[in-house]
Amino acid sequence: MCFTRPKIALIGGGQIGGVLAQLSALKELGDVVLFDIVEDMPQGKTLDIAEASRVDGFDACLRGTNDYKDIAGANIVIVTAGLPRKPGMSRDDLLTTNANIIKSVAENIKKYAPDSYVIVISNPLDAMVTLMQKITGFPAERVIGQAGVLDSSRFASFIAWELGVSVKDVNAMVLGGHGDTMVPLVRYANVNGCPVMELLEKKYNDKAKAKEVMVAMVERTKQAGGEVVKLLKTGSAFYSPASSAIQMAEAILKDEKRVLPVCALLKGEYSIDNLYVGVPVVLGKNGVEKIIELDLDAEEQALMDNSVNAVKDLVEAMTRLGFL
Ligand code: TXD
Repeated sequence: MCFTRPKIALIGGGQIGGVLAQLSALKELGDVVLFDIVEDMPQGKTLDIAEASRVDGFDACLRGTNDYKDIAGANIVIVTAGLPRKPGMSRDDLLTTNANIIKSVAENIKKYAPDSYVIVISNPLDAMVTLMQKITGFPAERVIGQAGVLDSSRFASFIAWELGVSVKDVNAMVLGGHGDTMVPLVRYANVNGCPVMELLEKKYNDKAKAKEVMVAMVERTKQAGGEVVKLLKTGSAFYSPASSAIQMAEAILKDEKRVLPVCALLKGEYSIDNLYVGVPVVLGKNGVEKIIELDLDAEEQALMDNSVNAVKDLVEAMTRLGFL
């Protein structure tokens, strides 16, 4: 019975890792292995989740472990290992510490789960995905990062709250790196096909005011991670990043061909060569099956270039530090 379903390995059993394990079970995506270096903690979390299986009504086996051998044969590996931000800390401050952790995680994924699809969540996201792909040597279609799904969900939530409409009808996308330079795409944002800017202009009957409200939502989206960090005092967002990565894992496991913004390796698309950046892709059983190139206007392209430069700086820092 156990470990006959698709196998989901979660590396890092902290805040996000715990929610990932619970969501995987609730959605019956497969059997779950939760790995952490802290002794007994992943065993305790998985036991706790598994003991709710009767109440929640799911069939899934969950195992906590401190031994990488247990991830053998995993179909999907989701990586949250690393340290989260503390108040006042930027994502980039985490670079050296988390790069060392990701290096060892990548070596073990390569060894024990060589056919897996890898979703990286650890920050600084764009840099950690780059390192994961380099060390595993897996094809780029199989190594992606989660940032855009969450950033887009935050943007969509703010739009829904502002307009008083169901968030289910809001389509909004955020491109670029997972940092302060991320690019919420205003022009493409819509409520079931109706452009958000048009709805804001109708609401306020004032173009300047509508613009001002949109600028505030864009800014809030860019700072949304920090807003949660500030409120939590210890640690960073964990429910929403976990939900976002589960949406990506589900798209791959169920071959859904979802169109989602993910951190993917660009090879000439958007005139960017050999760099991991957040763009819309088709996600299915082969991982990144297609990269969708949107036509950006001059202003959007300038914002994208700015974000790409920030990612390049991170990658250069990792090269300087000897990781790449
Ligand atoms: O959208 C996104 N991409 C993100 C990313 C949104 C929010 C937070 N994001 C980042 O995810 C955050 O900055 C962190 O780098 C990761 C994980 O966040 P989480 O909140 O889950 O952090 P925790 O609770 O500290 O959990 C990290 C776990 C913890 O249990 C450590 O013991 C473990 O990682 N850890 C390791 N596991 C395996 N192997 C090694 N070497 C290791 N080192 C620490």
